[in-house]
Amino acid sequence: MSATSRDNPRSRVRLGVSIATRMIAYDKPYLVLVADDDGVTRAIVSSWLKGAGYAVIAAADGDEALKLAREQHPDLLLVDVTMPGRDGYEVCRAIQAGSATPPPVIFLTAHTQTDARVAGLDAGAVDYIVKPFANEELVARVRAALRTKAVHDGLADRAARDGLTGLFNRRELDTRAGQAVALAERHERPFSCLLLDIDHFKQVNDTHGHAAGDAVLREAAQRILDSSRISDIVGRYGGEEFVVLLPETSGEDAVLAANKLRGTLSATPVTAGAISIPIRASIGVAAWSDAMRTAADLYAAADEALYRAKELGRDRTELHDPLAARSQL
Ligand code: GH3
Ligand code: MG
Ligand code: MG
Repeated sequence: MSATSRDNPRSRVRLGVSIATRMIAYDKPYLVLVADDDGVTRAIVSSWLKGAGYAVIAAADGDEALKLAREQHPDLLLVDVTMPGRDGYEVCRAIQAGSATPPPVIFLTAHTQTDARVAGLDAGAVDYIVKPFANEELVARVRAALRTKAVHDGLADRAARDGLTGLFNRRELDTRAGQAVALAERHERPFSCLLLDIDHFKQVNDTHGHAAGDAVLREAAQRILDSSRISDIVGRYGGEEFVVLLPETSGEDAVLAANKLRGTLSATPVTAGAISIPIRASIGVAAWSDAMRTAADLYAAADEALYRAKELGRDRTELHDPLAARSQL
């Protein structure tokens, strides 16, 4: 079996295309970072891991390990405790502090005393391996740590998604909107938001039942995803309302995107069993402006525009006008 085959436990496999991941299926080996100031240990551990099918990068001290970790995002780190400059404990703490979902760290240590091992685990390591160690044990511990990481990543992904549609849920949207706003502000780049609400959706439930309504929501979510760019952030805002966040996009361009999206959404009716259900949507568009302070301000502006789209007869897109809003104050 090749090291990159689909069911190889040494590979991270993300299946996908689907709404849930929005990734093209790929399958590549886990990347392990080995940090040890001893060149012989580094070379041996690296060659064992490569022999077991992992991709490996190596660092000769703590600073280099942190630099490589930041640049290449390894899935796991094997770190020597005693190194010149930053030691293994410091590397481990910096890795934990650097991300909400840090990769697991396993210590390589010559220390056999309990307090040294306790200090390692307290620094955030998931395991330690006492030198000298055997090939099989090292690889087995790496495998075990990556198994746990895969479960953890899967749980984190599920927590970020809406159960019905697989799109990002409200909480994840808020997190990502905050990050996108900060980026747009820092680099003075345009940033826009679409708030989409399906028209007369209650009638779908009333006429065809809740299960058909659910099918419409799932299909609408897929169509919204199909119509948006890979860099856009798509989520379910709640009920039959969806949000698309568009980095690097002005309000005017977001209106074009919104109209294209409405076209995709309504092009063909949704089929649920034998029933055929046409769908239409109204969209409020707002662009980030200096007057706004948080992502909530952007949502509020898009919501105002959406309200106007509904008032003006639905099945249309409205752009929030910051000047009109200010003149009403
Ligand atoms: P408008 O054109 O003004 O948006 O009218 P509407 O009927 O779409 O809006 P309204 O807010 O009155 O109704 C939204 C409906 O969406 C009511 C609610 O029962 C339904 N809904 C919310 N979440 C779900 C869901 O997860 N599944 C189903 N089937 N229906 C849902
Ligand atoms: Mg609604
Ligand atoms: Mg609606």
